[in-house]
Amino acid sequence: MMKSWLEKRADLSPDKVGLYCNKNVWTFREMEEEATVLAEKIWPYLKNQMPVALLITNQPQSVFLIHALQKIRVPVLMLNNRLTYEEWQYQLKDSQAQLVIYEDRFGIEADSAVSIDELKQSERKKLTAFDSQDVCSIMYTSGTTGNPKGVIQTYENHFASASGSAFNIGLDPEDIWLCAVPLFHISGYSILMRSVVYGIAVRLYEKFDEHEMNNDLVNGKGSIVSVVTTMLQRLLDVKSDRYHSFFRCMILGGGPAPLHMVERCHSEKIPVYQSYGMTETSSQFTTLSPADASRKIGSSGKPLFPGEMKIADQDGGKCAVNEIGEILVKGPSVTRGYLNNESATNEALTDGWLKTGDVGYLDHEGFLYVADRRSDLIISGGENIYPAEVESVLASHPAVREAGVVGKKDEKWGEVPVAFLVMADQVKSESLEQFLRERLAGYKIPKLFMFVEELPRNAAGKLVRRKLKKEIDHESF
Ligand code: S0N
Ligand code: AMP
Ligand code: MG
Ligand code: MG
Ligand code: MG
Repeated sequence: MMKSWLEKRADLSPDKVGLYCNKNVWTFREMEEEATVLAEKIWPYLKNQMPVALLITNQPQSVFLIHALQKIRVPVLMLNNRLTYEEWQYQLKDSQAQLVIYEDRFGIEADSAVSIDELKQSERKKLTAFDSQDVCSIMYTSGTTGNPKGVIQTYENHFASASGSAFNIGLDPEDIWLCAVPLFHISGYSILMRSVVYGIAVRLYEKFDEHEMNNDLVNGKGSIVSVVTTMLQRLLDVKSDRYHSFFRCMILGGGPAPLHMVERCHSEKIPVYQSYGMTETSSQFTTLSPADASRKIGSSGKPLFPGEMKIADQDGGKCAVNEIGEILVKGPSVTRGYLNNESATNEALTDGWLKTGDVGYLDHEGFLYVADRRSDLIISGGENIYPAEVESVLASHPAVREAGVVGKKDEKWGEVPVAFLVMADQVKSESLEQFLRERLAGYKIPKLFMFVEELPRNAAGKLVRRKLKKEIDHESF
């Protein structure tokens, strides 16, 4: 039986602080004890090696649960807690999850579901041998046309990602990594993995609050922080003072960063590391160091060790320097594929090279510039929205004949979805919104509905979202 990474870490540095949250502190030994108790309570619920789903918020308890499930070495499906019941159901079914462990506030009704409160009441049973699983976590992301797909993340993927990051930004045993990003995204989950691999503490926030984080950065409560653009903007809006000298690295990821924001950070000496990464690469894949930042404005950096990147043209040939094409990635942090979905896996992966669907170029020194997002993907506050998914829910409304969804620039979220609708019957926006609320996560609901006579289509009858986007970019609201 292999030791879990937390157990190994607790062997190495038992008395070191591994977790801060609010006023509470846990050493690695204490975390290991918490995780052991939970593992011994979860274990009796399991029947096989199928995934266990977790529906949690950012709480210390969730950290212990994640480590408990790693102890049992069962794959864990991390559910995005902003989704609706229907959206969770899809992932549970698709992944063939055997059990859902949920925070009571979510009240999941399923045969094989247990609330954390219930779990705590149940009996402990000593962990015995189990089949060692190399799949650690599963996170769903959507395809351009089809349904959400479960990205497989192995222990090897997480280890490679954690080491690649450390080789780049360096490692200080006193580091404290601030985590206000969700644990169910790789942005948050990867912080937990780095913590046990490096032996450094995480300061966990139950909720992102720019004032609280600003105070912590000013007062030296953290040395590294992971943020998406929306969070960084909110931090800049309330910045009161110089950040403490202990603070050395702000990893900015999850989407593009506006140039003015990056420039402001440089002028205020905020150590921003712009990165490019995705669920499929187990977090940042390329990162731009502040040292290179001013001469490489707009770049997302170079691949972390030992990752490789290339740009491919439409026929799969390699693009020249500065030539735009599809971004392909290869390396030990790259997923081996999508859960229970061989065709999607085969389509995305060839000889270990993953097609990201994103478009960009490499300059003569190998720095990446992302030119365009994965086809049609809208990113709002670090959450992905696939137009096809929103369109199909819209079109299922009896009064809607056709729908087209595109992203519109937004000060707060970066981008928000806007819907163009061809109606069969009249209906109020509010009633449409209500219909959507029951079926889609809040951030996916269009902020604006445009009623039109027809949608732009090409000769084959395919929706041309590009034209809708043009219309939206030219309008002012
Ligand atoms: C930006 C956040 C913090 C906003 O959440 P907040 O302020 O807590 O909102 P709530 O109080 O929960 O809700 C209030 C209303 O706002 C709506 N809302 C919330 N979030 C969004 C959103 N994103 N878009 C649109 N609307 C939103 C709510 O719905 C609510 O409205 P009503 O009441 O009408 O329902 C929050 O969104 C957040 O935490 N975002 C970050 C998500 C994230 O981490 N994404 C990254 C995913 N990508 C990756 O993980 C790969 C890259 C990566 O690994 C990485 C990324 C970043 C940094 C480092 C790395 C790395 O490589 O390590
Ligand atoms: P997710 O898997 O949810 O993290 O989404 C990853 C996607 O975010 C990528 O495929 C890109 O489309 C987008 N993205 C991440 N980093 C950047 C970046 N630096 N610039 C532009 N888009 C990015
Ligand atoms: Mg808020
Ligand atoms: Mg996503
Ligand atoms: Mg309809």
